[in-house]
Amino acid sequence: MTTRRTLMQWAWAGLAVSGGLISRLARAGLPQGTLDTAVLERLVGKQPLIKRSYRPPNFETPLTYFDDSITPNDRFFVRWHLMGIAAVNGRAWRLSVGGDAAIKPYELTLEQLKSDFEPVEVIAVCQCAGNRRGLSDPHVAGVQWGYGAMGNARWRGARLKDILARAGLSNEVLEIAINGADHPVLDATPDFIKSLPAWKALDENTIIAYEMNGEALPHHNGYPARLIVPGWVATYWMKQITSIQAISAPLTNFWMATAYRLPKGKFAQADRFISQENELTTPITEIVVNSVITSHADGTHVKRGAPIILKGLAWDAGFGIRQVEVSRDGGRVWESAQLGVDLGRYSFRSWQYTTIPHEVGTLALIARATNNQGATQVSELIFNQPGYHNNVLHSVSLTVV
Ligand SMILES: Nc1nc2c(c(=O)[nH]1)N[C@H]1C(S)=C(S)[C@@H](COP(=O)(O)O)O[C@H]1N2
Ligand SMILES: [Mo]
Repeated sequence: MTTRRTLMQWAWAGLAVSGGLISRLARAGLPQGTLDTAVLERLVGKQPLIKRSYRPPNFETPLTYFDDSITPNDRFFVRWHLMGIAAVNGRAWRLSVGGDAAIKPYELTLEQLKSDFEPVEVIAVCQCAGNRRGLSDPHVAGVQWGYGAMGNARWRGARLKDILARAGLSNEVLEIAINGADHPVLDATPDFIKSLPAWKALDENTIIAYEMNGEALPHHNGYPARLIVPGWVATYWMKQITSIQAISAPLTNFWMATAYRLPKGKFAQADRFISQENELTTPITEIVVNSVITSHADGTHVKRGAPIILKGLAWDAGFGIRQVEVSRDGGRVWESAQLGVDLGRYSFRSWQYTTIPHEVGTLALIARATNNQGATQVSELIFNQPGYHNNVLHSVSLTVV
């Protein structure tokens, strides 16, 4: 009998082959094993990052690099779906704005993008939907990310709604589809094009960014311009964009219709993308509330009687972090951590917690974030075949000597 689960497995195996996403399909890796095999390597313009694959380049940020709530450009993770990635020449680059629901199509140069629209800034977390997928148990196919397929930056650019307003939208507009300069190298691989529901595209926080932390975007993070969709998972954050299309019918390519979907009802979702929903699945939209411990790795030695200053980050879809708590007894008693500076509701929020170990041996510390909606993290993985939305409580096991 073909169950729904096996059907989905096939769908994802198909993704693996056609998208060239997976180099290690066959390895039934356990979480520990996945992380043990990590290799640090340097991409042009980057600090050494954890290499998950070369072709296409998929590199994640080691947790120890997150010692600030803003992630520096040279530490920011890199994720590409397609193998045809070329550096874009900013002077020759053009951004076309059109589509069947645009009244007056037009083109922009990089200079015009910067000068013709009011520049705005937003600090926002860019997190891959599949962040932590490598920790899925049972193992699932896809890039075997650990904790670092995410970063937080100050993005500067033009509002997408201002860019669309210059073209003028017809009443038929349903979605805004965005394409990038990257392309497949095999005919069988579908081009990576993503759409947003019109309402999200017109949100004043949705921008086309040409600066990241005060500099031009690094090539691997989308030079010369990328889409910033605060609160939503990074699959929508199109890099190296070349076209913006206002369309009156749902975009039906592989990346919309098959990939980046969740089984309906598995996760609470505030933001809906109704034109893309079907009976079984719904497109993934906003980020789930989450936190990590960044100051200490498993096995770190600490001294009995000396304070441990535990530090980490918390974030959510933009409701804001209400509190972070830490437990030192396996989750029975929780104590409040101190929250750091608030850089805006879409940003990483730093936190810290001080405790003194009184006995030698193993001390496990667990962190838990809660947002302003009262949503919190899970202690057991909500298993789903594509391995999305992993917000299982992060813990570290310290050795007290
Ligand atoms: N053009 C283009 N944009 C893209 C992608 C891509 O493959 N091509 N991948 C998306 C996904 S799934 C993620 S997680 C983010 C990664 O952003 P980063 O590489 O800047 O970290 O880019 C998004 N934008
Ligand atoms: Mo992603």
